Amino acid sequence: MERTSVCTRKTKETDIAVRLTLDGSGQNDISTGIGFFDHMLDGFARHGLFDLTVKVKGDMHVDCHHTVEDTGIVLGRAIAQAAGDKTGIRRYGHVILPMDETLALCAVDLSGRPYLGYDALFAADRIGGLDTEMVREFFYAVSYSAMMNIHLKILDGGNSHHMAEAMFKSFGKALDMATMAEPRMKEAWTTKGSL
Ligand SMILES: [Mn+2]
Repeated sequence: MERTSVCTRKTKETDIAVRLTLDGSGQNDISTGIGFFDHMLDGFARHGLFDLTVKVKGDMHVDCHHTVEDTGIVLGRAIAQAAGDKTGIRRYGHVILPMDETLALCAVDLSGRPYLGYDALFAADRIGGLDTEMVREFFYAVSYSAMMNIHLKILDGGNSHHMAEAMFKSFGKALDMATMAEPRMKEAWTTKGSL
């Protein structure tokens, strides 16, 4: 069974459509109106081996805030929907991902409870059209919208482009691990009955 979800969301600020296939090959078609953010989502999809379409029309005449935050909300929903009842998957995923001088840690748990642990200090305020403070807002939105636990830390950093890119790629790899099938597990990983 292909684990695919389609999610749309339209407000006065943004109009967003996301299609996510967890068991993909990294193929993606992304246009958010922010070139650097497209580059980040491409890294997420490619390194998570997710097929991903993201189409965003956002109020970029204001700034990048609504566009990035709302994309996180819709991507989070798409993750939750595609993961379904989470039976027979690994649930946890983690990676320590190097990118030149940068070293990023990402650990995730598809726990059904939102949490973001975030530790990254960017030297630059902005990378292309993306305000660096929006990296945190994006992952925060994904965490509550997907109802998942995300820990992201820059263990060693330098170049802001590398730092952001390592975080998005590491999130892709950790989420890929968490959503992989664990055939030995016939039910959900919890004594509570469901996640
Ligand atoms: Mn790059």
